[in-house]
Amino acid sequence: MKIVRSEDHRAHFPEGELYGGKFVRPFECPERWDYVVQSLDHAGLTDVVAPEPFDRAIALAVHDATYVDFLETAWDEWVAEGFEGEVLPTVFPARRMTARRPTHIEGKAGYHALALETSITAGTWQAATASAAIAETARGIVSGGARSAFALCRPPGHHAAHDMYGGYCFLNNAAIAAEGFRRAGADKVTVLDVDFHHGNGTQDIFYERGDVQFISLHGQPEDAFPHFLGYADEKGAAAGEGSTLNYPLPPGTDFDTWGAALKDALGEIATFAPDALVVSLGVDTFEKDPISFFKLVSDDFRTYGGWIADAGLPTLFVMEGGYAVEEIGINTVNVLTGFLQNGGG
Ligand code: Q9C
Ligand code: ZN
Repeated sequence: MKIVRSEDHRAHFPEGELYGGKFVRPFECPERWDYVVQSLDHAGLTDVVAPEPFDRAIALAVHDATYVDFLETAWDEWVAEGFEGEVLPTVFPARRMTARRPTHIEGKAGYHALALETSITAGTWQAATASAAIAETARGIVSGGARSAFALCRPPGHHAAHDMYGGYCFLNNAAIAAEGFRRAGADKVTVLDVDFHHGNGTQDIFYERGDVQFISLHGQPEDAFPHFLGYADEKGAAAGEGSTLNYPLPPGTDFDTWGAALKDALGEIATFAPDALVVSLGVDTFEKDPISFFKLVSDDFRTYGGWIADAGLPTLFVMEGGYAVEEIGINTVNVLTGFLQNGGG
């Protein structure tokens, strides 16, 4: 399995994350990547490929041009305003306010933000575009005939919608890959999102499309970020009616329950019969994850990696979340080795 990765992720290292009313060191930090690389190397997953350069068309495949422009210039506009901290808006288009987009950077940031834990910094654009290029390059490897590839994306992507960032995400790497598969000739693609958090951005991007199935297993929105999407009654609309499927699960969910939901999801994927599978691979379902509430243990990751291989599809794994930093590597690699051991070449 080819591993696509780049050091460019290091350009994004916000100083602070607003958590519980305090600024803390961000959970989404560069060491996450280091731990994954260390575990990949240890497991002999060393077939490393550098990403092709980022091209704006990669982002525009699933994001609005005004949003992409905003991401590229937000830091410079913020600094030009004389602001000394990281880009963090303070006001939002909440209920009964206008949906018109302001020109002032504070207004634009509030317009495009869906959550406040995520800072834009000097290196965010560089890292986010490199992350998108990694997903697109890895997708190309699978479109070219490989059974599987791993896109070691950082920052993650699944919370980013057409025109919104948040939840540590800026460009939706998994959505970019799914759309890339379509444009490379796949008739149908499934995005299976196993990150602890609901993939609201990916759902939003494909909600009215029947050619991309979106399935997510996640902490139920009553109790878990992003709170405002991910209910079981969200099933898609228009041409996408029935092609979104959510499995919201309660606090304390262990592998018996989570694995049963995944088996059900795999049955739905078999019925949909896609030409390619994108796995939004977050390992924050782990029992020791500091911001999540599922109870998977490290061996469970290997088990379900094998089940994903049994689907028999060209499969692209895209790194999403996971914040128990010391175990993020082993848990990620367990999914990949479980996949490979079950014939996922
Ligand atoms: N009390 C990803 O895993 N904050 N993003 C949660 C919990 C935001 C997670 C606060 C979590 C975002 C890609
Ligand atoms: Zn997550």
